[in-house]
Amino acid sequence: MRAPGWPGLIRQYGKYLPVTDKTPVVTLLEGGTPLIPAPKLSKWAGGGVKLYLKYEGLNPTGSFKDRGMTMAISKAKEEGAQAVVCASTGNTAASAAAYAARAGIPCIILIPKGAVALGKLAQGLMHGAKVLQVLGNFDDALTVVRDLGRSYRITIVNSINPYRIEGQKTGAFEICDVLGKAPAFQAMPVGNAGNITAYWKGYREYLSAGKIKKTPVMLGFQAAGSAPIVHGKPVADPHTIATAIKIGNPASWKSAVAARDQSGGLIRAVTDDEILAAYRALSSLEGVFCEPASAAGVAGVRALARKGYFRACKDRTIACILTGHGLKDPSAAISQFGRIHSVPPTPAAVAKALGLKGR
Ligand code: AN7
Repeated sequence: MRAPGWPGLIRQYGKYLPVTDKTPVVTLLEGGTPLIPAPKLSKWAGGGVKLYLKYEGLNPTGSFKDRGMTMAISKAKEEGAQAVVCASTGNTAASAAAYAARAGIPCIILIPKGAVALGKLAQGLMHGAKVLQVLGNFDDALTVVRDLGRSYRITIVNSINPYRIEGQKTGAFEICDVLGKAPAFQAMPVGNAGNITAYWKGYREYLSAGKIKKTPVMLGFQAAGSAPIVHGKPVADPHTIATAIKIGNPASWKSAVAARDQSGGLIRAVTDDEILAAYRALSSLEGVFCEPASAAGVAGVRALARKGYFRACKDRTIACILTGHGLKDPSAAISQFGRIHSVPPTPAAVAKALGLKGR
């Protein structure tokens, strides 16, 4: 879908966004990511589903955060911000650092120590942000950031910044533009819950604009060790291999519940084993490499299909939002699936190790 000459999402969807001619557009030409049909993965998931993969890992910094960040940083620049700050499980930090660099605005990043994937950490550092590791989890870091935003002249670019949600809603527009209608269902991971809020806003706005006749049923998935919305109470010490969504007290909790209820959807938990199985299936069946958190949506669809959730549905088209690229977290891939044999450098040894038969 990223056509030659794609102008970035602010210029593409400007009439749906709070920008004016005076807004200095800070863009890396984000958005316009492909919606990839996934027939083999659909069979793997079962239940007669027809899956499409919205490959958000193809955004400039490798995650959907770029959609929100082009808006948040453009508006920060318009308002003359002195510096921007965020707490992050990694992707927000990487994106904020890149867009702030492009805008020439200093960027401060607070990450939970030891819980951020390697690629994301490298990005924040390379783009020249001031990176601090907090001796606590993401929720602790976000609490500090909220306080800093009140006491100092710095602009928060977490998704509590409404411009982030505005930018991210364009993902919904793109899916509808490609399909010519909304999918019957949308499946996605839920962490701080900004993205489910944003997509639901996007679908509702496209409905009001007459672009679609129906909105999708929203299916959100949290990791089982980090599922506050599912359990209806904050999780003090969340844990999961999907570090991007290791969040115990989501900022956009209420609007995520509203998206769930207004769309007739659900927010459920998936185990780390289910996430890893989907992560592997995406890569090995479809050639689409996403990070573990991103696979939670596909894992959730499969779990629902096994319970017969889609049985009564005529239209089983599901858009799965693959929020981040697999290369963000090489350690997850290698530690889970990376058994490699060593061989001497001879054809005989290689043939033997591979079990090749002679001609
Ligand atoms: C790959 O970067 O919260 O529910 O600080 O990186 O909108 O929070 C990342 C979240 C899903 C969850 N998939 O989205 C951060 C951060 C990936 C992510 C989510 C995140 P939200």
